[in-house]
Amino acid sequence: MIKKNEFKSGYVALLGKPNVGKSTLLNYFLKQKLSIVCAKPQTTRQNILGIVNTDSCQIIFVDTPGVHHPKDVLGKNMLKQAVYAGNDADQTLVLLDAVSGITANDRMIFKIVKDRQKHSCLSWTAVLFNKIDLVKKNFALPLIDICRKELKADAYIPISARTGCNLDLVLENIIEHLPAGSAYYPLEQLTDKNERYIIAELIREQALEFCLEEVPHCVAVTVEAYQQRAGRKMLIRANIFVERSSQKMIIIGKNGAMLKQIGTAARQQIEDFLDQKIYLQLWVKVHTNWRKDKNFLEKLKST
Ligand SMILES: Nc1nc2c(ncn2[C@@H]2O[C@H](COP(=O)(O)OP(=O)(O)OP(=O)(O)O)[C@@H](O)[C@H]2O)c(=O)[nH]1
Ligand SMILES: [Mg+2]
Repeated sequence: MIKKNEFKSGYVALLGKPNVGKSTLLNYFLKQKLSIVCAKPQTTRQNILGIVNTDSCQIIFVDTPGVHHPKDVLGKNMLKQAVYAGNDADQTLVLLDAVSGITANDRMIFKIVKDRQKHSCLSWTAVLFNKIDLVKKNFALPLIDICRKELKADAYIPISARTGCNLDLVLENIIEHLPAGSAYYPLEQLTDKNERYIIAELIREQALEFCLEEVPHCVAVTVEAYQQRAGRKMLIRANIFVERSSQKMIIIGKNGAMLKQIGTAARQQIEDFLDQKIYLQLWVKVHTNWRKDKNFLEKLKST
């Protein structure tokens, strides 16, 4: 029993298929861009924490990679992380796409949640039907009925992570069901990732944004230099890795035009994030089959 005025804290995992809007939702709750967002699927590759503090609670949202059948080591790592987040959380938000309805990838998530419900202590679970701004009013209602039969949850709420529709209600529910406990993180901490990681992600986001369909999954970014310089702009030097030289040519573009566009957009994003002017140098490199290279994947985690 939680006493009145007792502080609450807990982990809330965001689970959903690729592209359903998990990172958009995280950014909405944080009131700032932390996790990268893209219209192309499989954008998020590692779990990332977003920490929200109020006078009475600390909510630690865990944004996870989209759940899908993995094709390589990278994909397997992504799936493991989503399962791990789901197993460890105090609460689970399962995101479904109100436009596409329930798909095979969604059923993989239902299985993760049901396994947890079978094997361990109860965690509060809500199913959120996202992107309702794209469907007619009440369109989500039949979907909710179908979903109820497939996954037992404590709440079923239609939302829009883009417009904020019903997100106050979601937050109220989360806070109501958080366990009692002191804060896990200092109040000024926003995330578990360091600035280098976020900067690499912001560069990757722009590479995904500007490149054609086949390139995004082959892009990885590492920050090699990150240096404050007296009297000059901060220097950031990063490598953009691709798997083949044909992809390198796409990223660089004719006379370097594509790389310039990526660099300009990424610089603006990084300057907003760091709140200071920077000098950004980007290099494009080929690392054949990096998605199968365990050592390289480890390096990406700690970039
Ligand atoms: N119209 C609409 N678009 C949305 C909404 N939420 C997210 N999107 C868009 O959906 C796309 C995917 O959003 P993300 O937040 O990157 O999705 P994700 O679930 O994190 O995707 P992965 O990281 O690939 O698993 C982006 O283009 C978002 O702008 C929404 O409520 N309405
Ligand atoms: Mg994401």
